[in-house]
Amino acid sequence: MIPTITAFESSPDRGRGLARDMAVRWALEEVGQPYDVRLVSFAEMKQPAHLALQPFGQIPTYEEEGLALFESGAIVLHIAERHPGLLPDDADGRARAIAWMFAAKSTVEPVIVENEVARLIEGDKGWTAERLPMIQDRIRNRLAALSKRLGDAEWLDGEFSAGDLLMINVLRRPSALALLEEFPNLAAYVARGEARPAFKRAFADQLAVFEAATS
Ligand code: GTB
Repeated sequence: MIPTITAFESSPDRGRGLARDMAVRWALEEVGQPYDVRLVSFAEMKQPAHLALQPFGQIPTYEEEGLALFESGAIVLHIAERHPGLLPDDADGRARAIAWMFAAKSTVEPVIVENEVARLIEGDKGWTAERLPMIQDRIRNRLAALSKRLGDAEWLDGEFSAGDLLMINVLRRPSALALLEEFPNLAAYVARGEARPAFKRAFADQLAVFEAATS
């Protein structure tokens, strides 16, 4: 059975591949697994049928025979565990790649999201202007540490893995991207990820959804 994922019917990112279905699409493309996409509106995401799949009323979700999953990181891990190509064969290498997946989602992404929340949702609050430089510094600190660890390597730990996939996905968010000129090795790392044929297919597919919705 071909898995089905959910994505925005009309993405607020205007097809820039910033919504979290992008990581799932990219992972499926990397392992060569065909998939279907069910597009959902904001209203549908809050209805009982979708809430049964995603308790917080969000995309993406993932369904295959007998299994329904939510959380993009968990979905990518599931795909990586079920197919060769996104996790090393040796147990220690696998554990390290999974550590990088967690690093992307729980150490790097939160500071980036904090910046987006401050700008987009709290932008009209009197204290936002004072907070923003501190938030920026927290992103910069994370990027500096990541840049130091990556050094001249192509990927974070040996071959390209699900850890790189999630990390690059996080670094593509505008709040990180804006700082990448300070970290040329990270800018090149993101460019290497985006040059992968699987990334390009995933990007084109989500862009096609947005273009169809607006044509
Ligand atoms: N932790 C969950 C996961 O990783 O799966 C978070 C999922 C999530 O945040 N989903 C968002 C959502 O469904 C879409 S991706 N939001 C609707 C809601 O909460 O009601 C986040 C996102 C949205 C828009 C942009 N953008 O416009 O650039 C970027 C990212």
